[in-house]
Amino acid sequence: MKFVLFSDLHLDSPFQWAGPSLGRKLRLALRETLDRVCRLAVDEGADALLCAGDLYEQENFTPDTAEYLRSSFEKLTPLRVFIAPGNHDWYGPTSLYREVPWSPNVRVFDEARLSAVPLDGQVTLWGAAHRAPANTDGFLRGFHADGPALNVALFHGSERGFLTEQDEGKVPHAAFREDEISAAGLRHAFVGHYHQPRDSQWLTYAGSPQPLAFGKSSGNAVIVELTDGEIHRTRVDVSSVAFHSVPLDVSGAGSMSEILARARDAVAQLRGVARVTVSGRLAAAVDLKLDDIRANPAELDGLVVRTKDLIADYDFDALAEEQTVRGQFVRDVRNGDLADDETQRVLVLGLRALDGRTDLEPV
Ligand SMILES: [Mn+2]
Repeated sequence: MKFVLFSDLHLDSPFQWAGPSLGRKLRLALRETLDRVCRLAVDEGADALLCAGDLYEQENFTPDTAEYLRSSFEKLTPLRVFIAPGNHDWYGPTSLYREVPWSPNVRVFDEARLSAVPLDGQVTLWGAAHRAPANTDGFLRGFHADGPALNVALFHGSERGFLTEQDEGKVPHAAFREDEISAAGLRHAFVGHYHQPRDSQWLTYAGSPQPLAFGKSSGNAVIVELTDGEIHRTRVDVSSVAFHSVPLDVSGAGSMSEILARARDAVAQLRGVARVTVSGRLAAAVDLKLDDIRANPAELDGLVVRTKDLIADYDFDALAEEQTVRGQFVRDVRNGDLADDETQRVLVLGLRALDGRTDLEPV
């Protein structure tokens, strides 16, 4: 028995951080990733494609996505498709899953408890759905799979021991413990929700196959082979857009042209999307405009530019000697009763404002 497993694709994710144009590209890229998952299942001759939830986002999905999913899965016939809805694609009254006239090869689990699908006389697949966007109980509580078949489960939930390794703020929907899997008579659980991949003896988190933001964890599609009760997994990269985090230190640059040259070098060889983080000591004479960097995306589909730990490099002692408005400003702020870091912030903001600059929020 061979499966291809994936989860947490989040079709129609709004990508608010990316803006409308790049956001649309990234939403199309999520579909390209699903196309790759489907091709992988066909090429591998899999018996079934398993989705462990968060296939799309209930709050954001469009009729276009509904038809895209219907036709994508219909084309896989006779390959079977099993979907266990998660907290984002929860099975509710207005669910995409209810609206779509699925082809006979597709089975969407729609109950809040695990129900059985015998696959080939030897393996039974148990699946369940989130029926609400929150407060779903763990599916293994009070559950036991009986019978001689080898029992495996497909659901969306939070293994408690793994929660601490997730991105901050991850909500433990449908929580369970790993040792509940074997106690429930299951050989293995295929699980979604965590975007970071994990393979253990008892469970597999595929992870999100395409990153949803910079610095976020991502996983893969997983080819799963079940032979004589043994499980063998192969992870395959199906992402369609690479995410690059690019540091750009502006220390020592004398002009905006020099910074632009550094930025061009940093992204020249990259494909996909990049986030350039501008940091370092910015010389006082430099007229930093982040839009100038954004305007040179080279071969990238998208370029995001931000500042972090950027320090405007003023010589406050020299400025304080000046018999100018600027000098008076520096003396007044320094003689005030602000904390040191606040003094620095007010000085930099004030000096740049006096220079007529509004583009920089210094740290
Ligand atoms: Mn989830």
